[in-house]
Amino acid sequence: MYSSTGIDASNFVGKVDQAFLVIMGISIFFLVGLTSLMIYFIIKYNRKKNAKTTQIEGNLSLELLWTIIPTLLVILMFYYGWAGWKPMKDVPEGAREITSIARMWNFSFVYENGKVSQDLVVPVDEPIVINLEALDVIHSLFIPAFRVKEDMVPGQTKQMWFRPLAIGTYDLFCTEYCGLDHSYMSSNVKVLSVEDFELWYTDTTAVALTESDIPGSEGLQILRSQGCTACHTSDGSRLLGPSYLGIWGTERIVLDGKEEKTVIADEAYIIESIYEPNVLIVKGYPKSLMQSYTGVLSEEEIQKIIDYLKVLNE
Ligand code: HEC
Ligand SMILES: [Cu+2]
Repeated sequence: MYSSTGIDASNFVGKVDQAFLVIMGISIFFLVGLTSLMIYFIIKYNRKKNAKTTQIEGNLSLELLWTIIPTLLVILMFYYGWAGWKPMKDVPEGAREITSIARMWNFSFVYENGKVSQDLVVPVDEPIVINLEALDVIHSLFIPAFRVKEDMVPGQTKQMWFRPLAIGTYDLFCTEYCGLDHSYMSSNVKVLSVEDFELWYTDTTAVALTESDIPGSEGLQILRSQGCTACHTSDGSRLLGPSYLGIWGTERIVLDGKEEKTVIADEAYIIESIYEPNVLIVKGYPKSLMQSYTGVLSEEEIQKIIDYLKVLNE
């Protein structure tokens, strides 16, 4: 997806590529060198030409040579690796903070003004620091074009930073195998000009007005932006969780521990399903797959989701 324009996409590209090329160069040199030497020795010391084995007792200067040279080479590789890695850990002061929340199986990016986006939208030429949070299992955020990658570990807040240098759209994906739909856990980085970014950033209406006139559309927007649609459909088909179609107001057969119960899907049930999804488990579905959205979704937002569920059943 990212087109090579000859311009580095981020401030880290140069150093990371340099370390890569140095290590690659040394490896190719030894691959070619050792293979050629082996072939040469096979011919030169062929049994037909050397009927009697020569006994070699050892050679101090050779021993020293093949200890010192590899040591220097390894130190050289370390130096390039370190020089590329160290700046990644020094987050510049005043960098724009964005929080990335990973869950099975999507990313969302939360901005300081409360804006939430599925894509990572950033202004060009400004240092960006991303707080990495995982809600369920270990994920890893990877932006190949920027040469940045960092694990996202539940219970830890890690950071990654970069300065995007070229306007464009780049790939972003999870690079830690995190379960069934891991391969769909991807989105885009959109690097915008400062003006375009400001327009996008200050536009806090989640949905365009015309769209929010349609009942339930705000709820659908929330389901999409929170990644609920990774596990739930609206058309009656089963993904990892039950479809939203036909839930509202109907009888649900749920397991409360080992006990089977029938409950009506009313407001309280939907709210509990979202805040405490592992108390009542819909029969035939796995426990502990859906994580709580307490602190992520407000009651008001859940109300909009309920509006959407109602519309689905009309
Ligand atoms: C990782 C997959 C996954 C994600 C993401 C997920 N859910 Fe679920 N959800 C499930 C599973 C599995 C069940 C059934 C088991 C249970 O009751 O916990 C379920 C059950 C539900 C139920 C009860 C459904 C019924 O048939 O009675 C509701 C409502 C619900 N989820 C809403 C949501 C909302 C809203 C979101 C996003 C904010 C969401 N879910 C995100 C997997 C998921
Ligand atoms: Cu993942």
